[in-house]
Amino acid sequence: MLEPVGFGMAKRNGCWFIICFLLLLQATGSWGETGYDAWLRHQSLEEQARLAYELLPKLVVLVGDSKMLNSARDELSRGLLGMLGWRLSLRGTISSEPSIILGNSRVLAALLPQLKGAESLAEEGFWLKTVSSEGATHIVVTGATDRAVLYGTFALLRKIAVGDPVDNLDVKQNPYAPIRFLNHWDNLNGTIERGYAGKSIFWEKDRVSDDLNRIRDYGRLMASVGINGCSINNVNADARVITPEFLAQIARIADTLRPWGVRLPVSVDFSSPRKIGGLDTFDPLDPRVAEFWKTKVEEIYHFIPDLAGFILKADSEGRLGPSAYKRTHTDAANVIARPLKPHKGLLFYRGFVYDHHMDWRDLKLDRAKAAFDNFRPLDGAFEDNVIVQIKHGPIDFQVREPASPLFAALEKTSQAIELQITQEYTGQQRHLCYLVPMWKEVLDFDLQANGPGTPVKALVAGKTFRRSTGGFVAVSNVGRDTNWLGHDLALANLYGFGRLAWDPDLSPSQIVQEWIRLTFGNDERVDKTIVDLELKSWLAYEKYTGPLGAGTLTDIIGVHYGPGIESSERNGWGQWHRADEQGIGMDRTVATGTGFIGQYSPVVAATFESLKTCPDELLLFMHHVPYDYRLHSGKTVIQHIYDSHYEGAQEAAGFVQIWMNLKGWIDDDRYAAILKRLQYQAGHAIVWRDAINNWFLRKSGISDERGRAGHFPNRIEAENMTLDGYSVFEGKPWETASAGKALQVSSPGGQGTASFRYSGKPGQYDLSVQYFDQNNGKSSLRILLNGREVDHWLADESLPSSRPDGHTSTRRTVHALSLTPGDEIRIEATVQADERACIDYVEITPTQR
Ligand code: GCV
Repeated sequence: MLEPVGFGMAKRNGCWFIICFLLLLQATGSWGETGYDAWLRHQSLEEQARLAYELLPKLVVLVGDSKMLNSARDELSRGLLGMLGWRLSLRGTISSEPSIILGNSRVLAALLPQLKGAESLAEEGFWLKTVSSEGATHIVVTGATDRAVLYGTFALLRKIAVGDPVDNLDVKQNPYAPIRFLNHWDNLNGTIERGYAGKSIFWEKDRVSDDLNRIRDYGRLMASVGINGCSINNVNADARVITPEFLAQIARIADTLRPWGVRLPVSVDFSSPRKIGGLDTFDPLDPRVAEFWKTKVEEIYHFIPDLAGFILKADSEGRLGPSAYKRTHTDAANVIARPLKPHKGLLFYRGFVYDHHMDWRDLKLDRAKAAFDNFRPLDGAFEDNVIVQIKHGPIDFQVREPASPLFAALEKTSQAIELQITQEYTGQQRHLCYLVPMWKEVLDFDLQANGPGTPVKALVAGKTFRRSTGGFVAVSNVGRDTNWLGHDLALANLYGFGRLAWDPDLSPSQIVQEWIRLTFGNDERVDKTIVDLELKSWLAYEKYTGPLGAGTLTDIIGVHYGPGIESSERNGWGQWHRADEQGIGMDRTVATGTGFIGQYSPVVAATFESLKTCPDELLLFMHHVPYDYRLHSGKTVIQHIYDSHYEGAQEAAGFVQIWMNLKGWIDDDRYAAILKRLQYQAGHAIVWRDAINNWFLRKSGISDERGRAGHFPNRIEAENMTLDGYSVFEGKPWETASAGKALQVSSPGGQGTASFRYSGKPGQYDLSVQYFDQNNGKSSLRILLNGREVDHWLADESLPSSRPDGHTSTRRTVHALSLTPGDEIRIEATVQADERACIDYVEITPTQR
């Protein structure tokens, strides 16, 4: 039987006071969770589920002594107390009493002969094993290292949380790759580049944050999914970060994360020898520079003996690099990697190197080629502790890109894939976009490096070319928002990255199902509903932002959020889609285009080169085609653009309905917070839909065969209303305002009124006001129907722009208004600071029953 969370147990026990209490909590809206515990809530299991674990030992034996083992023991105690209500007893020796034994296999194998076979485990692989000894049955959590024991402990807890049996355990798991790191683009002043959930948890006002608790809790989250490294400063690095003043502070973070098995790499500035080293050069071949890095590395390891290494962004987006001295990337990498070697330190050299001043008129130039062109010729020349860190696609985290051809081109160089959890181009956590399906497609893509069977995951993990190291990195950018990423449902990406890095053979639905159970509980209805939402979300986002591989059609020279179709053109950044009056797409073919496709192995290249075999979803990434070109689906490109934007926006609207089925089934606070984000997303999806469709309609001159694009029968443009205190302005870019125009209150600090008379049929309607909620003020708005207020609100969101544009356009809806012809609808606004309470239009649609 399906029942709202918490009610089943209460009823069965006849504990009516519990029911009353829960009802009271619900009625007062205080049945809530903050999201802070993320997937480590260790929520009390339902009575029935608890029974299944009744025979689990209530004694923990910790064999060994280390910070990581202590973390494992404490987490086990915390988890079983939370989920089963037990207080575990703790002991240091194995006895005839059943116990959960934690310890690494080097120590345990001598005590328990049943652990023969532990030698086959990788360094961080764990083994959960039920053993009998001296007449007692024990559960052993072991692995070659203490870190492995920690991972095994979390795996055991996860099993219990999702209701998996734990009797007769014999589960061995090795991580797929040794590198499973998060990167953070946090600046020392506490801001985060491309962070969408508040300020840095690591930094504040040019210092490491005084409060390390939040960092410790983050370490716990990372350990629970097997993340073993985490950088804490921006790859656009501040050179000061490796001065003694900062190193002493960073050492505090390293100490905080060490018990969770998480090591720090630090992002460094290549010009450090000049900026902080007192030299007049940073030429990698100058012996003084080599000496600088050697001394610096020694100094750093004095502060942080287990530092994971450095990350370097050089010769990219204005960062200084070896080109300043006509040196190569290997010169740059090796001068830093060499002194790291004796400390087992790694140098993560970012493959994201490209010229952002390219001549956009030259049809042969192509940013997508840059990584391969830069690094392929250097294969084999890097020190073996250099890892080239390669973004998953050849451009930059667009909503859809092919796998970077560089993965298959480095045979003698270790590599890591760089993914992005922070949703820079995929809705910035204001839109739901579960990215695991996208990552999975890339990881499974067979680049056929030396014949079939070389998927990206195997290449980056070093399996294909037998590299000693390699793996997975993701830019996380969590912030101080209580729930870490701003959108509670976005945490599936953080969780998903960790799980995928551990085991890339897991499916996106397996991962999200697991995450939902840990995050929201084991109710089937909740499970199905959220799985449905998450799995639809990436494709929906792609549909209303940038289908067919054109790239996210966003403001690429700005904040990368709302629509900005032309922003990518006529500049040197190279995110071109080349849409004009005739057609759209980058011709990257070998035959007539930039030749990018030729960077793939012959079989893969042949698939992309031919229009017959190129998949529709990457068509415009690979080819330039006329708008009336027919896709494999049979639709023309232009009709696909129109249809997909309507479909995508429709799906986003559907997300709200789907979510509303969960009212009362999860806690009120997270329910409401997620609902608010989904409602916002539905409105912003319409902004995207209309901006892109109107732009392509105007550009191509080809109408939508279904008559929707450019026709909005239920819309009353604000500029056509009766105005007082409001004046009309032109949208910039034009497609981000309906019909290219909108209203702003004429004077700063003033008031404005826009009104019109309803002229449709009598009935019940939803009335939406499309307005611009800028981040430079808090206007107040109200809607009056025949002089009676029906809604009021404050435009106080912090959307990423101080102008009325595609980033700030948003909507407010009043539901089920009874309207009759002649009714006066009036919007009144009072502005504050520089925001001008800009209004675009009103839309009146029949209320759906
Ligand atoms: C940290 C993109 C982002 C930049 C980022 C860069 C990178 O260009 O927009 O903010 O800089 O990638 O990955 O280095």
